[in-house]
Amino acid sequence: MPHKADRIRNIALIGHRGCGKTSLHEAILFEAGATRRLGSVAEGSTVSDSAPDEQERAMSIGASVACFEYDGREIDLIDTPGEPSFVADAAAALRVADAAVVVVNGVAGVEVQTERLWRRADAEGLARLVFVNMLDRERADFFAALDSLKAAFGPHVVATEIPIGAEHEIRGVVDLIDLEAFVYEGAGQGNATQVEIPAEVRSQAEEFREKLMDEVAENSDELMERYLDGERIDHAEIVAVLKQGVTAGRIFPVTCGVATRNLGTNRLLGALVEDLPSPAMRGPVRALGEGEETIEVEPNEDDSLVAYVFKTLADPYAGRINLLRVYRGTLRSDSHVVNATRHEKERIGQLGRPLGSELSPANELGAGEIGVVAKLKQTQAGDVLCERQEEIAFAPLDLPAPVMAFAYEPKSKGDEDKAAAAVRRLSEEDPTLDVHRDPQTGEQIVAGLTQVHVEVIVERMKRRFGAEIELHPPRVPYQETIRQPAEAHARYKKQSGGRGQFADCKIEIEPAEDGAGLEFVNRIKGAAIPGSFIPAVEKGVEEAMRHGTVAGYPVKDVRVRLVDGKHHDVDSSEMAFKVAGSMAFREAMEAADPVLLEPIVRLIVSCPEDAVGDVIGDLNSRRGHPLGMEPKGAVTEVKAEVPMAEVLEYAPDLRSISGGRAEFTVEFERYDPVPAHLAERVVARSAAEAGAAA
Ligand SMILES: Nc1nc2c(ncn2[C@@H]2O[C@H](COP(=O)(O)OP(=O)(O)OP(=O)(O)O)[C@@H](O)[C@H]2O)c(=O)[nH]1
Ligand SMILES: [Mg+2]
Repeated sequence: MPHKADRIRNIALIGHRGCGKTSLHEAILFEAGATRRLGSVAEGSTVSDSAPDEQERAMSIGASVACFEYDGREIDLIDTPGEPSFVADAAAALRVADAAVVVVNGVAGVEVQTERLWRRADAEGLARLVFVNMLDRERADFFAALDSLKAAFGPHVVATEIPIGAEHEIRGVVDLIDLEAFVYEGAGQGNATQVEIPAEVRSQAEEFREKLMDEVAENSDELMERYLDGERIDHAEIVAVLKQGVTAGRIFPVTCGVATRNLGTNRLLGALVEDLPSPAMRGPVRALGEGEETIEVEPNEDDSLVAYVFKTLADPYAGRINLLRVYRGTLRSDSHVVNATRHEKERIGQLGRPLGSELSPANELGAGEIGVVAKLKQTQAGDVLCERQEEIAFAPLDLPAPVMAFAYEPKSKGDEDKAAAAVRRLSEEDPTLDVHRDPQTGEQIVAGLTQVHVEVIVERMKRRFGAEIELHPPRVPYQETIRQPAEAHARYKKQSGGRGQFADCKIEIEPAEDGAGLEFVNRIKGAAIPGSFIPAVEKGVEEAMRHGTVAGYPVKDVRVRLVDGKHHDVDSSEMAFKVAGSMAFREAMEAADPVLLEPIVRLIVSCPEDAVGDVIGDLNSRRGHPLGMEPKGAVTEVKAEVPMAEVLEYAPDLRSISGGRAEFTVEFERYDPVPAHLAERVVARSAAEAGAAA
């Protein structure tokens, strides 16, 4: 009996929205005998898309794990959303998987999100296998898709299968490793029959077999020699070398089929086991130890426990549910562990292994395994569980910032607490959801990655927690900064009966690097201001920076030097120095060439070529700055930098410009000064609002 970590395959299905990941997930579960009926996305009956909103929208919103046995192996197959709004779950899945199956739409080839997710898989060091799907569709072309893969990901993308027939006449696949052909009749287990390689694909099969063998041989000198000598190399040898190349990220095999017809999926299942690495074969993963030092975590189930929580679900009835992967040691039901991230003890109750939303109980989870634990008190996604307190962490996921912000209000007055609780619970599930109260306006803000993201959150608040809210048009999070050095001297003095107030400070300010926020430097020599009052001055500056002098927006990236001051033995207080600090900052800022800043986003629009002109024309009228365009398979990708203020409601506009054939992603890029004539309008508007609020 091999070690457990040799038998496991942790695999994430990734790819652009709608390429067929969920359908493929469903087909694989059915092929493996893990389910009895083959569900469909159209009917909302898949294991993976089990949430009601996933079924209504016919798209995946959260990652879904299915753990099942196949061929003596234990496969943990994670379906992930392709929609960029839900990239957090795809990123988390790639973190805990050892390999990815990259699903590609056979009509469109490589798409925007395919490339982004591929790069994430690169960063996680994952083995990859490609499945070109939807080959039954009109205009599907396996070889064009293969070319787009090579163009995007380099020459080591190599076909291990080619299709027999095309579009609605696709019948089967040729396996290039063994040069065997299989045709499929109807959906269902065991629907493949081996046949002679049909004459129509014979020469193509030989051509691509040679390309495959060249690629494989490059990974083994010994095999290369024998191959060049014309020696026959058997299946096991080819697969062994292929698997090593795949594991090391040097080869990316490409398979193909039709998920919704179960064509090629049984072969893919075989390839998952044969070509992709187990946790043991992948070897140690990197984590951060004491002082951020890199440590290697070996997948050894007899060693002490290291488990990483990658997803948290906030269920209104069952409470908090955590999905985790054990990297080292063994996690047991009914045991005690320590949340090493939060320094908290946790009691583990019953462990489970998921199949979509169903759970089967598990007594333990060994190194390499994925499972579920309910009802932990403090633990959330990103945390590490250990037996005893240990300094260990995994690098945080690199996720886009939530730039699509809305102010919200409960539909009925008095529901404020209910709404706040619901949105807080949902933000536990979603690291790309930002929920806060805006200190500037006092508004409750919910911010996500996109319009769709926030819509889904609003629906979930209602459906799961009965909290109905209304969104206001998003406000642009303007900021302010300074462009010149300046200085100011402020004195706060009050003499009203009894004890007075006295504080005096002199500051110099200058622009600091992007991202610096406030850099406060104390240059007081002697006892002009006693040390105990210095933090109060800093506090005063900080408070003044929350509302800049241009239009009341937060101020960023300023270095403030406190250079001199005076105090009074009786009348000076922290409060007085705070006021003086605020006064000094405001005065200095006015003299420091202050400027209003607006967020600039990077927009990537993918649209058919004939819409490119209209898309670019529209972006120009939005003060956009084009960064270039690139053909990507069937579409063209247009990149531009645009002020966020101009694309707050871009989605419906793009829909009408492109006749619904375009999509876009938006990411925060940086803050830039607002052009003077527009800044005037923003200033006037916020002055009017401040007037109305007063
Ligand atoms: N003709 C055809 N349709 C397919 C195939 N695979 C999936 N579809 C259909 O394409 C649509 C999208 O499929 P999904 O499986 O939901 O795609 P997905 O990649 O999970 O999509 P997201 O979760 O939104 O990223 C559904 O209507 C499927 O029925 C295929 O191989 N052939
Ligand atoms: Mg899906």
